[in-house]
Amino acid sequence: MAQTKQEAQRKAKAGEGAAAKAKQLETFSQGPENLLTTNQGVVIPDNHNSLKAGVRGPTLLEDFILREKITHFDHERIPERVVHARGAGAHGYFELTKSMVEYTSADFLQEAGSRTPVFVRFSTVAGSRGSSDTVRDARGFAVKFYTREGNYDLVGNNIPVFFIQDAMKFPDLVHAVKPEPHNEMPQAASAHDTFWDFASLMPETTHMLMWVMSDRAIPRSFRMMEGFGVHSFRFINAKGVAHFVKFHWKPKLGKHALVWDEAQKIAGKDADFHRRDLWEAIAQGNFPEWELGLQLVSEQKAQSLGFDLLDPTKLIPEELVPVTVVGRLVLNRNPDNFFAETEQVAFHPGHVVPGIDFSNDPLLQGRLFSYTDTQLSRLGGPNFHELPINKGVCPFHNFQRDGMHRVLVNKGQVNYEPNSLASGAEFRVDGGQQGFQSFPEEMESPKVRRRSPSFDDHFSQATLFWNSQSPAEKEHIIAAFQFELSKVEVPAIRQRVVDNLAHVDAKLARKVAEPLGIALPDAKAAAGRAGFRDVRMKLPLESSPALSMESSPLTNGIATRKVAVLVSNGVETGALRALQSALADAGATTKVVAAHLGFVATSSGQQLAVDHTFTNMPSVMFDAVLVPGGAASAQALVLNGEAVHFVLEAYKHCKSICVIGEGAQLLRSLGVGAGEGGPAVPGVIIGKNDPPGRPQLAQDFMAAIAKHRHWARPNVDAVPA
Ligand code: HDE
Repeated sequence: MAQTKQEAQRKAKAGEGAAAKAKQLETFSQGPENLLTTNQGVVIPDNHNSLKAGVRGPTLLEDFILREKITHFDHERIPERVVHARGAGAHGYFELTKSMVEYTSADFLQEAGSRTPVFVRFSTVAGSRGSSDTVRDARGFAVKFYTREGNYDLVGNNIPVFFIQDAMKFPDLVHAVKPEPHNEMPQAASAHDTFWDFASLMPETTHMLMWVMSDRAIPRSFRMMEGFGVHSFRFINAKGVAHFVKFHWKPKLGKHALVWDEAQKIAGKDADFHRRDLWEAIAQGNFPEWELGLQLVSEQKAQSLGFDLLDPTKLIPEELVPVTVVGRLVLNRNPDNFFAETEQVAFHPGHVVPGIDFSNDPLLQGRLFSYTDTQLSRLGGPNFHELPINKGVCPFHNFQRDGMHRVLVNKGQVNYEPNSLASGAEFRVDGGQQGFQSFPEEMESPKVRRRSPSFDDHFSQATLFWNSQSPAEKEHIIAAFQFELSKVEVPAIRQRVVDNLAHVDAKLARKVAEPLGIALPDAKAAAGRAGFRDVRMKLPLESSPALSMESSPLTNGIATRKVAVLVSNGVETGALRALQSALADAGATTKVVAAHLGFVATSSGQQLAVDHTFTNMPSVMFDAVLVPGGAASAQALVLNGEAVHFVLEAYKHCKSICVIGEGAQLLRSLGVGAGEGGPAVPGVIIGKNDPPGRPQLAQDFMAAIAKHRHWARPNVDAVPA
């Protein structure tokens, strides 16, 4: 039969189509990952244009490719965490260095040398996901150990105590510190009326207030802060003997902080400062490391500490119960995908393994149901344990079934226990003798809705903390209280805070009150307020050096510290090269900063590559500043306001500054009295270009950087930067 012209055309087109399809499938089989498809696997022919009725016509509802793409996008956000919304995560491992077999039967704590994979998430507490890293706040330090006996989560903070004693007050605390409900301000800050109103009416917050007003709340890096489990937990050994245990993470790089002015500026210059720091360190192979330390306390010893270790507003001074180092945590891999891992990771203090159990700390007890509950709304259902980041490395099997986003395909007829229809021996429940055993604590008490009187002392440990700080750290605490309270609009709230502080230390309270336009602190007024308990336990020590960041030993020199090298045309690079290589050998990095990108000409006619400009990488991004010699370079820097500001700001933030040869001109131009011929200024190193002096110069500069900051520096307050 003769075919019509139309039919011929259709067939030809179909043939073309078939050929095109065959080619497509061929490509697909060669590498399907190269082809863009829908979620159903249908290859997308054009990812730029939606399906329309004519090129200028309306979009067609039938365009399932467009609809699927937009619908998925519309649902990309999940509820952010109600607290700890902003964070950064990393993979790594925990290595046991000392067997804990004597104290716990936990498998991952038995054999020295054994390694357990971990995922760690650091976070701020109050801010939203899009807030800044360097705000004044506690930091979360949550570790998921993927052990062979199940996942163990140690969900702690960088501060060893908490604001409140009972979970009942947590929603109030969080409401008070979060942005105020009527106008959603301020973001990621405790410096506002509702927080201090609540805090001033809750004297149990006093100890933690001291910590969050200290430099602990503005860490230099996640890598340079301690972590704490906060609550007392229990270790139980194979014989069923229990000890209380407190967990400590001790950073190998030492404990270091920012300056408050610096922290505020960084929040604007680089909101991702801490996240970037962690990411870059791992990417560069400078794997962050902490020691795991434990304080182990027998039931008998717990009675004689002088305070109640079930009270989460108390710590156990390291001088009373030493911290035994039992392992190390190393973070060596950045996540592949922020959302899939850092956002979807679900921690829970109730994820414990055999050999680790809870204490009756009423704050911990309240946390135990909260974390599953929050994941249900955050991650959308009860199967969040199946997400790759949350999945254990050991098998799990039970008869929990179905629910939103179920991934596992359970097989067979039987979904109940006991049963006689399945042969699955792995579903046995073995008379309760195996697996997780709770500590069989005796309990026979009336039901009460009350606090233990042993929780009544709200000030002794706040005073201990205060007494343990160095003079500079005390100054910082006073300034932090002053700043926060100066943002509080209601004078009566400011007054209540300083009245409470008078119970910590009279001088501290007086100093804080000075610039706040309120009356002198009145300890009696505080003591007369409803709910106030004027109780002090006898602590067996006056101060605890371990509570001070400055008094704790400095470790690891200057590894990963960042040094800015300020240059202009005519820079003399002889001494610079020598210092750069000494710094690099010690693990620090140097970056050349100038008025423009590209190159500057050196005094010997070479070209020196510029890494950053004064404005795109200001002084707050660095730990130290180096100004090399060269008359023309020094002269140009003196005339450049941004360069002068750079060094002034570093001076104000007490950072180490090294000037070489003519570079000293820049120092003199600051007007702070630092320079050649004048009195020595802490952390300001003045050197010459001459080759014989270079090794000593490098040593002096590196020793200064290792001190982190030079708080005793004069004229810091006079710097307008
Ligand atoms: Fe949390 N806390 N918390 N918390 N917490 C959450 O769980 C809660 C407390 C801590 O990186 C939430 O998954 C209650 C103390 C960290 O994902 C939520 C109480 C300590 C993280 C929750 C506390 C912490 C959280 C929000 C008082 C230090 C971030 C999202 C009874 C020991 C973990 C989530 C991560 C997160 C509740 C007190 C540490 C809502 C009810 C004390 C590090 O479940």
